[in-house]
Parts: sequence; structure tokens; C-alpha cells
Amino acid sequence: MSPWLDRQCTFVILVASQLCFLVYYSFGGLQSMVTFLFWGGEPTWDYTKTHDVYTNLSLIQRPISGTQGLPDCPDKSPYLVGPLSIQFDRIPPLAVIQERNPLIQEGGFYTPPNCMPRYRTALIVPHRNRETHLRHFLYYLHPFLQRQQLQYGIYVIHQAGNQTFNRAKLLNVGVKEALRDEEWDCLFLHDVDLIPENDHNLYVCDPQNPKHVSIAMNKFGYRLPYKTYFGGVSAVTPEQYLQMNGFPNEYWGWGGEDDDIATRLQLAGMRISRPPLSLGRYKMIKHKLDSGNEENPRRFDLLFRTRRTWRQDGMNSLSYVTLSRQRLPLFTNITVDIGLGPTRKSQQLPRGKNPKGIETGINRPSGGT
Ligand code: UDH
Ligand code: MN
Repeated sequence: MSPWLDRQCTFVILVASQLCFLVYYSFGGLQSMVTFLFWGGEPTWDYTKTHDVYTNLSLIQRPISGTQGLPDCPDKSPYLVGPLSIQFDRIPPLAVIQERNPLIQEGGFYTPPNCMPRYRTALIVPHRNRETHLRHFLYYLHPFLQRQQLQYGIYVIHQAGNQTFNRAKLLNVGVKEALRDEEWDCLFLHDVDLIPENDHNLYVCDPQNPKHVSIAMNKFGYRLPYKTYFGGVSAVTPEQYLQMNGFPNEYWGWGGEDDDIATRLQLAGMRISRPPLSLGRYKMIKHKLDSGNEENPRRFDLLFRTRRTWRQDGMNSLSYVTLSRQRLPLFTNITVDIGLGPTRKSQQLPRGKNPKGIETGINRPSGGT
């Protein structure tokens, strides 16, 4: 081809592509062009117009013909409504939550009655002394998840006793216990006091990378507090979880474990995936630091050593004793003895409850919430 013809061709392609660009965006109007240029095409939501979290729930019914030969659930659920109204001034009684969610099965399990779900998600909630938060959580999350047409289950992992709290270890326990029940596709690791504000924030995993979901919380002014923040709500596939050897077991007390997780997923060759900022919005129920979950003074030392420790400390070193496993009407409660933090190691646990070296997952009839 002659250089002249070559230049002509380039020119024509350039003009044509610019024309396509203009035509495409003039169809969407100026607003979509601006959105595309400045927000990378993310959808924007109007959070001043909110919907009741129980909207459309009564439309979800079992077909009269039975569950034989159900179609696959659609790509996008027809029940979604967008921004939700969330208030914490009244605490819903458990009986009311049960009444308003008649399709939930014992243990807090759900499967869409009118289509075959595309995703199976387990929610894992670390818990102690947050009963009122748990009630808000169940009141909002059950209808939210049903509208997304997921198969799901809610696991509350309750730390027995009143020794130092260990969120990350409880999450490890939750993953192990949830995977005993079902081949979940996705594990949502979820603080009990965080309520999603938009039901288009789908509780499914990113197959490539661990997803940090609670990226815009009211307490941080609906912004990410810092780039590697991974706290609150995150979603991982069982494969991703094992690839990073789960979470660290050695963070006792408040802080640091979420930064450790962010580091270990990078060390395991993955990166943090996130939904758009306008979608990953959460309201946190106001609270103070709990007693028994004081700031962990060792957290900076531990974080400094993550690179050396992550392969040894995690799912492959997890040990705990299951004190009870109860299928309650709205969730599965698993009460566990996870042992003591380093400062309390000198204090002996009662006989037979030494947390080290004990086989995991033993069901004992005692305990429970
Ligand atoms: N959790 C419990 N019980 C506890 C401690 C923690 O259930 O005693 C669980 C619960 O799911 C909670 C999560 O662990 O949502 C994380 O703990 P957190 O809510 O205390 O963590 P957060 O980062 O705490 O929200 C911020 C401390 C508040 C300080 C306020 C003063 N600035
Ligand atoms: Mn909190």
C-alpha cells in the first residue's frame, strides 16, 4: 500500500470512530457523556429517593405447579428496587422478622421458590453481645437477599466467654463450618452492624479477585478511608480464601486484621476488587468500642510480619472447639471456644478446654446463645 493511501485510510478510520463516539453519546444525552468521562460509566443513584426494604417481597411466590422443571433465574432479578430506607430507631422483634419472611427455612436458609438460582452465597457474621444489631441485620438482610434471587444461608459465629474478641479467627471458623453444609460459591464476611443501602449491590463474588464490598460507609463520609482498606464486608470464593490461607488467627482485640487480610491477598497473587462507589454504600449502626475488644496493641508488630507469617497462620493452623450448632428460625448459630489471646495465655482455661491441639468442629451439646 502506498504511504498516501495508508494516510488516507488512517484519516477515514479516525473520523469514522469519532463520529461513532458522537452519535453514541448524543443518543444517551449529555448526562451519560459526562458520566462516562468523569465517573468511568458507573451508574449514579439518588439516595434521597428510597424504598421500603420489604418492597416486592410478596410477589415472590411458589408456583402452583410445584418446583419441578423450574427455569433458571434471570440474569437480573426483576424484584430489585435500588436505594433502601434504613432506620435504627426501633428494634424489630424476632417474631416480626420471621412473620415478614415466611419463605426462610430453619437455619436461615433460602432458595428462590420460582426459579433455579445462579449463585449460592453464605453470609458469615462474627458475633458477641450485639443482639440488637443482629436483629436489625436480619430484618434488612433477609428481604434484601431474597430480592436478589440468591440461594443463601446466614451463619452467626458466636465467640463464647468474655475473653478478648477475635474477629478474623471467627471468620475462619465460619468459613470452615459453612463449607461443611454446602458447596457455597461465595462467602460474604460481614460485620453485624453494617446494612447495605442499595439492593443492586449483589451479594455474589468476583471470580477473579477477593472483593471488598463496604467501600462507602456513612461513618467514613461514604468514601474509602484509605486505598487498601478491607474492613466491614468482603466477598471471597472458597478457592480465593484458601489461596490466601484464610485470615490470620493471631489478631486479638480491635484493629489490624483487615489490613493483614489486604496484605495477604496481595502476597497470594491477587488484588482487591471493588464495586462502584455509588453501589457499595452501607449504614453502620452507631456503637462504642465493646468491652473485651480493646485496641490490639500488637497489631503493628503483627502487620510488620505478615509477609513471613501468612503461610503458617491461617486456615491451615486453625483450631477451635464447637460448643453448639443451632438451626434457629432466621440463622444458624455456631458458638465456639476459640481460645485466648497472648496476654491471657497464662490464665488457664477450665480443664478439657485447652484451645490448642484440639480437633476442630466437634459438636458439644452445651453452651449456645
Ligand atoms: N463484634 C461483636 N462483638 C464485639 C466486637 C465485635 O460482635 O464485642 C463483631 C461485630 O460483627 C462487629 C465486628 O465484630 O460489627 C467488628 O467490630 P466493630 O464493629 O467494633 O469494629 P468497628 O471498626 O469499630 O466498627 C470501631 C470502634 C468504634 C470506636 C468508636 C469511637 N471512635
Ligand atoms: Mn462497627
